[in-house]
Amino acid sequence: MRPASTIARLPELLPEPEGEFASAVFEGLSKPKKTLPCRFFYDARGSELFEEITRLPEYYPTRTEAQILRTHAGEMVKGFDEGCVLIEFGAGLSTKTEILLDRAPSDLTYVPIDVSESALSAAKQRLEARFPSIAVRPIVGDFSYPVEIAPDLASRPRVGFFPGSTIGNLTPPDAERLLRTFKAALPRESRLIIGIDLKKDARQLVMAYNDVAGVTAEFNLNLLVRINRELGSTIDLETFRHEAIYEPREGRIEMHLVSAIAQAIWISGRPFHFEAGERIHTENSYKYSIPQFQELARAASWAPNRVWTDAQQQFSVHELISV
Ligand code: AVJ
Repeated sequence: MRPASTIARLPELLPEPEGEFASAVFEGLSKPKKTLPCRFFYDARGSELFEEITRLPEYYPTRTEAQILRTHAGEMVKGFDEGCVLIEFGAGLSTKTEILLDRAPSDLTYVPIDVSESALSAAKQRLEARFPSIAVRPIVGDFSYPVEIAPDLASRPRVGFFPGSTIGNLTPPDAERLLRTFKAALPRESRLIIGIDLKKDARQLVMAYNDVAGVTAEFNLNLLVRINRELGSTIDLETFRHEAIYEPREGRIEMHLVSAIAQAIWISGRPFHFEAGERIHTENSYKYSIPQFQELARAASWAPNRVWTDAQQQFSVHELISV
């Protein structure tokens, strides 16, 4: 069940209820500039492909962020007060969290939030075995809605954790809205530790989203595989190619699926027409400079505090304080 909320939905990050895939595909492909929301990448195969992406030589963000966390975890957890609650938004398998938990105070309570119940229960088992003194109290749900913390934890100090530069999928106004939504779980004086990918040489960015092995291409094309399987279509995958470009004005990587030929694809009995070279925009991945992200944080009523980066300034981990 989705909680009733007056806060605007953040469609880019939301998981889909039954039938939402079909309506999103219809809606996105009916626009003059065709789009498909990037949240649909992550079916079973898509999640597997994303895991593979994180291990690619060209895809620096995951390993760089993990390296920053490993190097600075000791300093990061100095901001964790006694008895604090660590809340992770979209925790998945909590892989990166282990780096922090390794150094965290032993009386910490960890609250991972994720839509995947199976990921949460696997993580709970693994973490409780490895950190017997840490209580793991998962919340199954969608972190883009305001999260309410259990009453028995309400008086404890809180730290939020949002690694992975996931917020980069959102336009800056939506990113600002999400940072505000986090305040439901992180009242005044709470901290938020958030991973942000940094602006860099465009060629390096494009390579990270257009790897030689073709894994990102398969990840992108998997959207069409899903349409074929789930909506009974017969799209010829050979007629579409993956494209990743850096749009310097927007400061973002864009992924597209480009139709090589003029064609109609049929989805549930409805044709969608493509001209040769016409594109479906499937993902944005915004890149920030450190001051640029800090400005966004301020606009959402967060005070930028410490920042950690790697030696090459490829990726950043920010500590924000709720004001
Ligand atoms: C999971 C949103 C951080 O934007 O880098 C990776 C997704 N897309 N390769 C990113 C992604 C293509 C990734 N995030």
